[in-house]
Amino acid sequence: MIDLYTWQTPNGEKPVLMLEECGLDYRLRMIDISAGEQKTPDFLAINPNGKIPALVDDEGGQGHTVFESGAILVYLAEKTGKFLPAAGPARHETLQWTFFQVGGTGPMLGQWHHFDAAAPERIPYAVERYRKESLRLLGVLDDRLKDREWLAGDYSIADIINFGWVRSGLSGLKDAGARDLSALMAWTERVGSRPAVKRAIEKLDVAKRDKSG
Ligand SMILES: N[C@@H](CCC(=O)N[C@@H](CS)C(=O)NCC(=O)O)C(=O)O
Repeated sequence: MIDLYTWQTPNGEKPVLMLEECGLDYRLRMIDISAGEQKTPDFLAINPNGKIPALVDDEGGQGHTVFESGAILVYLAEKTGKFLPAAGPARHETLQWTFFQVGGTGPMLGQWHHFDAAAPERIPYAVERYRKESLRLLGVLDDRLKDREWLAGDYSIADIINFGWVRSGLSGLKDAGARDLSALMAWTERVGSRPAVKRAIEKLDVAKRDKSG
């Protein structure tokens, strides 16, 4: 059985999408990051970086631990043989659009959101810097999707990992001086209409409500 330690955030949702897409059995272990549960000794023993998501796979009684959302998706893809080609150029193409998310849209949109909505003091330079870079990255994805259905070959971990941050970025930034992002918006609807994606979002929502009482 797989235990997924997570919360209802764009990073926390990625492995839930993947687990649902793969049809694996798993338990959601909700870690309330607003209450600091990601910094408890029990959780730090799973992820020393003190962030969700993290996964423990008990198959074979080994208690194998993986943290970092990109590593979790690669682990699940290799475990199931799904959503990531096994070798060659198609694998590298999938991985490059996967890591584009981990090092690009995730941190940049995260910083934009922080400086725009959460920072104790408004720093226009910081808001503008992360707004511009986030929009540029969304534009790169939009260009990529103009003539294809999915980011890399067939539907893959590249689409699964990019979905949450793009959805959150489009809702926050599409009126903030964005260029036309219609190819990206259409892709978001394609991913969002998949039954596994709908199930994942719903399960996370219910689990958060249960945990928050
Ligand atoms: N690079 C990490 C980022 C994980 C991350 O930033 N998680 C956030 C929630 S979206 C978190 O746990 N924040 C709580 C904290 O930093 O204390 C990944 O992709 O897994």
